[in-house]
Amino acid sequence: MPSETKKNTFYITTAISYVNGPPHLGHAYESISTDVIARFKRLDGYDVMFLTGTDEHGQKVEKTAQKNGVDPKEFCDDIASKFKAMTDLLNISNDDFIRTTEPRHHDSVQEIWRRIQAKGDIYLGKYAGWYSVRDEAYFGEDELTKGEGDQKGKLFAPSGAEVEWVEEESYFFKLSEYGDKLLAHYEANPDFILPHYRRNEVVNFVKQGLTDLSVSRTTFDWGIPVPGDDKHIMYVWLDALTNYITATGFPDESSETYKKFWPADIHVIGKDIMRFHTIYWPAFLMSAGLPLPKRVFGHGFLNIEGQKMSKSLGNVITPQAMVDEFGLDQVRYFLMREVPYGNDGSFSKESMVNRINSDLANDLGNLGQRVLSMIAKNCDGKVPTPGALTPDDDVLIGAAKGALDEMRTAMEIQAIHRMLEAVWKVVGDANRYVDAQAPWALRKTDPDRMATVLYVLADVIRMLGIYVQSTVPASASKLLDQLAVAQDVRSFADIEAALVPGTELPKPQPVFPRYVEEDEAN
Ligand code: ME8
Repeated sequence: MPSETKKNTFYITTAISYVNGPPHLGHAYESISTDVIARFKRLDGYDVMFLTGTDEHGQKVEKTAQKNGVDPKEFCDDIASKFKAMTDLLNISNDDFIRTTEPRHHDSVQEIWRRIQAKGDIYLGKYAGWYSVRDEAYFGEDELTKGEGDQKGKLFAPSGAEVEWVEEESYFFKLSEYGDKLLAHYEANPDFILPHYRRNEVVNFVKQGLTDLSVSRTTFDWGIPVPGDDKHIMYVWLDALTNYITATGFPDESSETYKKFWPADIHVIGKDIMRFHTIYWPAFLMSAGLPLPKRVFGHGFLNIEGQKMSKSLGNVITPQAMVDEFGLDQVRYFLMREVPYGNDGSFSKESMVNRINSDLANDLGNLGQRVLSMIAKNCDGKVPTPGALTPDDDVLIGAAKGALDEMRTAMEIQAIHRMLEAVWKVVGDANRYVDAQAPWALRKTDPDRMATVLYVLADVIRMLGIYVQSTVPASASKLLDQLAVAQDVRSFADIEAALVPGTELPKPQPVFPRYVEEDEAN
């Protein structure tokens, strides 16, 4: 049974990115969405550990470094620093950044290997089959397609990457013995794989029967050697997957972080690497006698205006370029709101501008701006003193408080888009309330009622500011600063608190600017 303290902890990870190229929008999407989930849990009172990092070993990285004429470590250092810079650029709140070339990881991977070996699940054999360096994965003949035209004679993996024939001595992991155990695990834990439509693919694959997995290679050097036989380099996925447990302090199982955070609550990954996380990883852990992560969430892929991002199409957008053009919180909000989390999504400038100008600038931004300027002008720049509340006031306040339950329910299954829909429903309610109550007209006729209306609105904006912190943290913070909400009363538990009448407010500033085309602006 998890202890009381364990119940309030939450350990979340992103995939670790290959360092064969700089970060792209897909990486940014994964980091932002994981960050939103992590921030949401912190706001909800959890002790969160959020891990991200880089996957630096393997043939793919070794080959790219060679192509660039640099030593692999030097190459990794350079690209890893770009991934770290991306976390800063995107205001990602990760608690740790792991690189698989770090000594802590080396020890952890070797220990996992020893445990799997001690269990009798590793044997020496000979591998003869197809391997895709780009996927760092083995494929059966029946999974491949033949090239046509000038690609004739070549064979391709389902991802489109070319495969090569590999024949060499290799250690094998007895994956074939884990099929039934995995199926039993999926059955007993129906939310182990989310969204559910991705779960079915995995279940069907396992039901077809698993073959033993080659877990070492002898034809390249860039990786972690097999303990006791360093002619063999461990399969990069065994190495990479282990990062999640390394960061908790493993193999030191008495360490505080290990006890507190392992097993992970959720691994957030893209749909292309489900098999590794929902079959190989749990099988390795079962073999090593270690607890399994509670959930693997497979998000969709982002494309650009309906087309796959690719260098050859020249439509690759860097996270930096996107932030420079639209603003960070705008990009974060757009990606989280526009794409139902789990599905594939498309970026288009038109839909981005639409979200920025309607949801952020008009709906939430204007609400804040209107209310705060009325308070500045008519209430002496102080939080107004409310009189008795009317049923309309109670309805709005009730809707604002009640949204939290809906948000939590959505986030239980990582439906980030639904969490935001619940917030924007309140934004809509608040805007309708302003129009219906018309506080500007009450100024002369009933100033006490005006004060009550503005108080109710300011307090609802406070709640909205608290709610949107996970998604647009810097803007939310600006909004809460304008309501003089202290730093230590910005969590979900503080929703029940209320603004203190008479509190002096700073001069209102717009928080969500409209997106204006450059030629319009000049
Ligand atoms: O797969 N849209 O690394 P990676 C959304 N090192 N997500 C995308 C994407 C896109 N267009 N392209 C990639 C690896 N991703 C391994 C992981 S974990 C132990 C090892 C996602 O750099 C992808 O699905 O190719 C993955 O979750 C992450 O970005 C890193 O991809």
